[in-house]
Amino acid sequence: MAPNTQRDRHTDTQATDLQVDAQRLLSELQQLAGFTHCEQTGQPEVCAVTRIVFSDDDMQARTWLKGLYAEAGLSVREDAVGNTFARWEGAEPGAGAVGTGSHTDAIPHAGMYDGTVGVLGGLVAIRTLKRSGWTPRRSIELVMFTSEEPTRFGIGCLGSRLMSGTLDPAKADALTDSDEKTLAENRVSAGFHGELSGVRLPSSHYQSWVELHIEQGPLLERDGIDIGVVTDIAAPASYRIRIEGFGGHAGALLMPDRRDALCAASEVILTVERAALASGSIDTVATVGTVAVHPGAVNSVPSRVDLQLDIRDTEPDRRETVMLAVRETIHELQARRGVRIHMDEVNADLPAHSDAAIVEAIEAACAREGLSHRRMVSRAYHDTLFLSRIAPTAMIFIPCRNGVSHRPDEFATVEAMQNGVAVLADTLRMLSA
Ligand code: HGY
Ligand code: MN
Ligand code: MN
Repeated sequence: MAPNTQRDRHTDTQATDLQVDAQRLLSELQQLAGFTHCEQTGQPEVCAVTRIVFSDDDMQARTWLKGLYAEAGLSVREDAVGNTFARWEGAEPGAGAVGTGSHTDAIPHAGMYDGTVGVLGGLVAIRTLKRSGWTPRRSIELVMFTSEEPTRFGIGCLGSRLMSGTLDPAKADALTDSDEKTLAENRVSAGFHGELSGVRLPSSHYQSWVELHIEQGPLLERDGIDIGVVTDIAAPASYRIRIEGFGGHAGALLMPDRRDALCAASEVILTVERAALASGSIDTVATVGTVAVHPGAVNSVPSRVDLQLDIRDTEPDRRETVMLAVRETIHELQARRGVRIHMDEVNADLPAHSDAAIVEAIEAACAREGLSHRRMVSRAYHDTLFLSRIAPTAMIFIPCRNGVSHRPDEFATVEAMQNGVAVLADTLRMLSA
C-alpha cells in the first residue's frame, strides 16, 4: 500500500508557488496559547501553557479551532473520545485520505509549540494549497488528537491508540484521573458520546500520514539544519510503581526499626538511571517523573510512595534489559528493606518505522524548497507512532531553541515554522495528487 507520491501533476518549479503565511500561524499559535491559565513567568514573551484534556481551557480551544476549520471550508467531525477531523474533500472522496495533524493538549508549565505547530501548521498548509489553486484527488484530513499527553489519564496518545485499535476501548473508558473520574465520565461531560469502539479507523482510511512537530531536541539547531525527516520513533513504555513500608513518628521510630518507603524508592530511582546509562546505547532513556509520598509530613516516616516511570529506546529489547535490572533491584529491596513493591505496566509499545516513499517525498519537498534536511530518530513519542499501525507514516521536524520542550521557554522561529509548513504543504500536495 505504497502512498501515492506521483508528481506528474506539477513540476518541480511549482513548489515555490506555495506562499505560507507564517505570521498568521504565529498569531494563531499565540491566540491558542491564550487558552490556558497562563503562569506569568516574569520573562517577556514566556508564558507557561497548561492545557489538560477536557479542561475548560481545552474545551474553549477546541471550539476556537473548529471555527478556524469551518472558516477554511473544511468539514468537521468529532469522534467519541474527542479526536477532531477537519476534512478537505478530494475529487475521489472514497479513496484513502492523506492525513496530517497533531495535538493541542499541554502538560503543566509547558510551552506553546509542542503539538500545536502540527495542528495549526497543518491548517496553514491546507490554506496555502487552497490559495495556490490545488485540488486534491485524495481528501486531505487534518486531525487534532485527544489526550496525546499522559497527564490526566496516565497514558499518552489516548486518542490515536483508540484510532489505531492498539488500546482496548473498555480498558480506556475505565481509566481514571486524579479525581477518580473515569475517561467515560470525563468524555461524556465534555460532550463526546458514543461507543469508544467506534473510534477505531480501518487501515484503508489513510493512504498516508505526515505529522509536523518541533524536534524537542537540540540536533537540528546545533547542526544548522532546516528540516528533520523522521525515520523512526523510539518505543515508549511507562510503569506505575508502589512501594509500601510502614510509617511512624520521625522522632520516636528508631532507624533500625524503620521500613522507610521513600528511602527504598530512592534506590529504585537510582537503579533506573544507572541501568539506562549502562545500556550501551545513547538511545536508551529512562525517567522517574513523579513521586507521591504518603503521608507527606516532615515529621512522619514515609509509609507509601508511588512512582511513575517513563522509559524509551529505539530497540525494545534494550529497553527490556533495563526493566530486568529494575525488577531485580525491586526483588532485592523487598528482602533487604522489608518493604512491599508492586509494579504495573501502563504501556510498553513498539517503535515506529517511517514509510520510505513518504520520507523520500518529504526530502524531495525540502529540495524544491531549497532547505537543508537530515534523517533522524524521534526520541519523543507522537500520535504518529500509533497511526503507523494503520497507515504509512513519516514526520517533519523543525528546530526549536536549545532543543527545549515541555517548558515555558520552548520556542521556534517564524522562519523555521514557515519552512516546516512549506515542506508539509508540498508533501501533502504530492501525496494527494
Ligand atoms: O512525552 C512525549 O514524548 C510527548 O511529548 N508526549
Ligand atoms: Mn509533549
Ligand atoms: Mn507533542
